Amino acid sequence: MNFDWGVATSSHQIEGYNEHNDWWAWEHTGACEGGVVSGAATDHVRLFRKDLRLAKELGLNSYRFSIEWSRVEPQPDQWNAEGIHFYASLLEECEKLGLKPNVTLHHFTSPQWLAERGGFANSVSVEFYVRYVEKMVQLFGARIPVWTTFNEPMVMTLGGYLGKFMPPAEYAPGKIPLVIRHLLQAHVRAYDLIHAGVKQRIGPWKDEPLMVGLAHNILDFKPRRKWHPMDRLLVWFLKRLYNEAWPRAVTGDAQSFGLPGLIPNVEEVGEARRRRTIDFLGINYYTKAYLRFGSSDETWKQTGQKIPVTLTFAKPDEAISDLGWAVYPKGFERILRWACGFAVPVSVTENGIADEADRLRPQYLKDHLLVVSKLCEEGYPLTGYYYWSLLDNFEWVKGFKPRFGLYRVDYETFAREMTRSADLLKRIIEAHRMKGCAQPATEILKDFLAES
Ligand code: PNW
Repeated sequence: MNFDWGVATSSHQIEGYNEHNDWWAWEHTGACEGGVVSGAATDHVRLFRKDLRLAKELGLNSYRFSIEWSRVEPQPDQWNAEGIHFYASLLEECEKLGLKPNVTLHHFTSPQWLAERGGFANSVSVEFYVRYVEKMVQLFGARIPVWTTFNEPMVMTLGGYLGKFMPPAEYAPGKIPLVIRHLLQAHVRAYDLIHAGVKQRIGPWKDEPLMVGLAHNILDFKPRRKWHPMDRLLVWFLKRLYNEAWPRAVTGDAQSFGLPGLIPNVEEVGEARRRRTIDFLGINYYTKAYLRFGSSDETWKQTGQKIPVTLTFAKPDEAISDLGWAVYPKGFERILRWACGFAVPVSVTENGIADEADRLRPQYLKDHLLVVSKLCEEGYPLTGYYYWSLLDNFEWVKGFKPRFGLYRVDYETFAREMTRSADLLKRIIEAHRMKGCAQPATEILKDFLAES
């Protein structure tokens, strides 16, 4: 079996000058930390050939990126030739280098013209999204073997309408069911459209089965006070909503997106009823999350509301990333075992750490790959591992400070510099190739662990 060794990126975080999307507009209200804006980002639109070569140099065989909807459709029904040409070139470059593309159609950003119409809170969003997907299928369908309809719909919804760390940054829990409903409708229609619309396949991956999935963020929830009944109850509800609701909905189980006292349930989407609408489940895993019953200054600052829930990403004694997220490979193992229970192949579509000094990253990489290798050896259907991210990039509301990249970016000159972690990943992949091993193998990784 083939295994996808890859890195992941997203359009708005690396390309630069995505002037026609909702994030661009929101950044310019001073919403991000320090008032920063994405601007030129990593100048990837100009440097993409070089960047793909950097990915190839690590020995990777796959690359996950996103198409920027607002770049190909800056105004409703106006298709931009330059934008389209850019993605055609990107795909061509992937083919030349043997990097199998996993193309995300929506990674947090929507065209500003859609945002002005209410974004995914408005039912017209479904029609607009479907039209956009139709166009992409028509243009690129023959050449794309793996599609991701949406990146982290749950993060986008909660970030936009509860936590206010994404546009439209409104506290409006009442709108959440509507947004989820439209995202689910859009997802299902895209799933069907891609399968029906792609008739002929060309290029290096033409014989591989067409895969359409979703990338879903998972947090390993814990009660902040181990035996506190209310903390434990919160964990139970948040697991259900944040972790389980989307995978259940797209595998034909119940559509259950409510949160008692806060988020009303969603009116059922008929098209998604009792059928599977993913070919793979993409898991984005970074860290754990502690829940404490009771309001706090942080909750107030985030939402402007007295919601009796406090979320933190680590206890004081834990190893943390530059974002304060606990390093927790044990949670990764638990989550992957659980994710494989949905009876569809699972791909780790993101896993990574913000670590400017590149001090924790080598160990992070080894420990998380070790989890993947162990489960592969136990026969779990894991099909890939994508490190987030190839490059340092625009980390949304946090700006450019958090550095997730295997290559460090100098934001003055846009020079890229290889980190120790990149070199480590390269040697790990190389060792697998030498032994003719497609998937991550415990034995090989253990040798690398012994070295440090
Ligand atoms: C993911 N949280 O987002 C995204 O897919 C990436 O674009 C992003 O750069 C990466 O993770 C690192 O943050 C998340 O608050 C944003 O739990 C926020 C959260 C999780 C994931």
